[in-house]
Amino acid sequence: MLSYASLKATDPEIYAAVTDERRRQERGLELIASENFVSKAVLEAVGTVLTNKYAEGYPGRRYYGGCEFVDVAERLARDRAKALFGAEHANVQPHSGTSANMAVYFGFLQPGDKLMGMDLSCGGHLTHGHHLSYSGRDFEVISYGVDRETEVIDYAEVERLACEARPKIIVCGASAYSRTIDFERFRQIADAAGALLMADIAHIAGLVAAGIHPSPVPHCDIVTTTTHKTLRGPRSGLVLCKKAHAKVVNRAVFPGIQGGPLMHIIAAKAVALKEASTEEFRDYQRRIVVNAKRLAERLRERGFRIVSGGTDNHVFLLDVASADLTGKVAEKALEDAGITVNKNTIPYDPQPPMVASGIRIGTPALTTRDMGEPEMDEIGDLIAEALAAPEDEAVLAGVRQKVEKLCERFPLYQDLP
Ligand code: DSN
Repeated sequence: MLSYASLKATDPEIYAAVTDERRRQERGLELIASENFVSKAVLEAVGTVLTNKYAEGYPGRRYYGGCEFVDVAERLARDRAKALFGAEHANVQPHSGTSANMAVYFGFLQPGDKLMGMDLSCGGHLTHGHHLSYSGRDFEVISYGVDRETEVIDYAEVERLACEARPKIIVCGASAYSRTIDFERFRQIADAAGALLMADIAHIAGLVAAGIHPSPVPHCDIVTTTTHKTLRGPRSGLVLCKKAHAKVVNRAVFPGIQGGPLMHIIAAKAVALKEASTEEFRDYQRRIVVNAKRLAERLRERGFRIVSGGTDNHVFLLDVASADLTGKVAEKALEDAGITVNKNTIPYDPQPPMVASGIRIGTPALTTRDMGEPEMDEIGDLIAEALAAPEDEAVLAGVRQKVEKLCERFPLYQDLP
């Protein structure tokens, strides 16, 4: 494992930021649904000399000499991504999920074309057509949400909207949606509307890889994902698609929107994809869902309302307005208590996003630390205790002490400084 001795000697300020952050990660309860803790092997790959190499182009067809070894890494990443998800083609160069989505839109759409995606306030993502993102600025956006009563996707309504607007691409997938997504039904909708179908599985990629969430790959023209959420790889993205779309996707990524690929990150993606093909990883994914269901249930028992009534996956939204709080106040109280979550709008939220009526809670990171159902009950009680007195420093300090005690039982990156 890296010792960081040179970093410490060269730049003590950055060294301190790194070690402080490591301590924060170890001593706190990480419940942000999109975060995780990578393995030591992934961490080591990120810190390799592959960061020194320029490799514009693709394996075997580069614009620079000396690419024989980075070609090995990129071919491995590509082949493992295809095998893991059963995809015909993979492009592992996108630097992030946002870049992966951008490549698809710029590859298949012209400015002004119609793009349909899930509204951010109902659980979608900025890059699914929000007006502040490139996706909402360059294209004509049609948004779908969730049913007001059930808070789940109303597929008949999505079909009605799609057939009326006839978008060129329909995006399915979400960043704050706790129910199983019916990709087969989305395919029928896309066919009825004459649209390409793209799934963004950034959040559920690990569950899909493990066969716990139905796969979009057989039903979608293109699938994008990040690699650092449930998939537990380095911070990055990738695109999977049918062979027929491979050329468009490759050209859109490079030279369309990116220059040199980050070869150290691609190598780390290859490592994570190898890890994701093991039985141990499938068991880990099963435990993420068990933990999310348990934590949601515990919070329900403690009097909170869970959006849509529960969860099928790794995440759920807690309606803190049901406890006369805002998401902003709840996030801050929990942060002071050593529990990290993010405020999040709930469907049809009267509050703006920076205030919000909910918090988003996810279990991938704590499951990586080997916490299980007994700990979820304990954490549900700690959250309830903190949220019962969000302004009371003594209560929050007491919760923080219990959080630190709990965390001590589940060490993280023990041999890092
Ligand atoms: N920021 C990510 C998330 O938290 O879901 C999405 O980009």
